[in-house]
Amino acid sequence: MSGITLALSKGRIFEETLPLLAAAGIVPTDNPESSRKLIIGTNRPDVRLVIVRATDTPTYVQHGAADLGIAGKDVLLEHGSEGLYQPLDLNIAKCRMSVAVRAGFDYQDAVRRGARIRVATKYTTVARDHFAAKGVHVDLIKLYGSMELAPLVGLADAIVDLVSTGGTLRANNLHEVEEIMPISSRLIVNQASLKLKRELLQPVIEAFAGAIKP
Ligand code: PRT
Ligand code: MG
Repeated sequence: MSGITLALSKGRIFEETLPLLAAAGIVPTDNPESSRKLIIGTNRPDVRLVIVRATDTPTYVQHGAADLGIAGKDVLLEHGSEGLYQPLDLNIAKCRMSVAVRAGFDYQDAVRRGARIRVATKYTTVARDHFAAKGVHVDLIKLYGSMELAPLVGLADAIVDLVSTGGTLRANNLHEVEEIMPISSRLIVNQASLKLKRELLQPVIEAFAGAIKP
């Protein structure tokens, strides 16, 4: 494609990207929440959006199926960022990666005793690095969603998951015991596209940079 293709996921990333797109003079012609289209046009004939699963965004950009994309730091850390240029922290879709345990599980005591902790998570890379750096022994259990359930049914002692309002943890009687890192979404750009389509991409990157809210 001679124009540029931007990969986005539905939901919070799409919503929070709209003002950044507007700053670059880009207005989508459909809303992915109501439309079933996976390729969405914009007011600019040379710019289109592709709607992908959040965890798939780096894959599309890495392979050049999209020239650029917006992905959570959580997704980038798990996926790896080989072949991806990451020029901007967009400061959107903010949350934190945390450790949470069921009520009654004494996390600090388990850590102090050097006990083995069973941790359920979708974020095995982040979790492995975090507990290794602390010298905590963990058995990681890979899940693909609804991590909050695992401690409630005895699958795990703890979870590593994203927390934003804390409402999901509260509703499931879980307690946040440690923040691992703050999370926000990043602009990612295919490195070959950056060279070959610089005249198209550079103004978009600059407009996004100028529209980032602190
Ligand atoms: O939903 P789907 O399975 O398709 O994919 P996804 O969950 O990866 O995508 P999506 O669109 O839900 O999230 C996209 C990105 O938004 C993530 O990669 C994060 O970088 C970012 N983000 C910001 C969040 C949250 N906040 C968030 N709160 N992603 C997920 N959550 C979930 C969290 O996992 C937990 O289940 O919301 C729940 C906690 O929210 P609170 O408000 O109850 O604390
Ligand atoms: Mg989700």
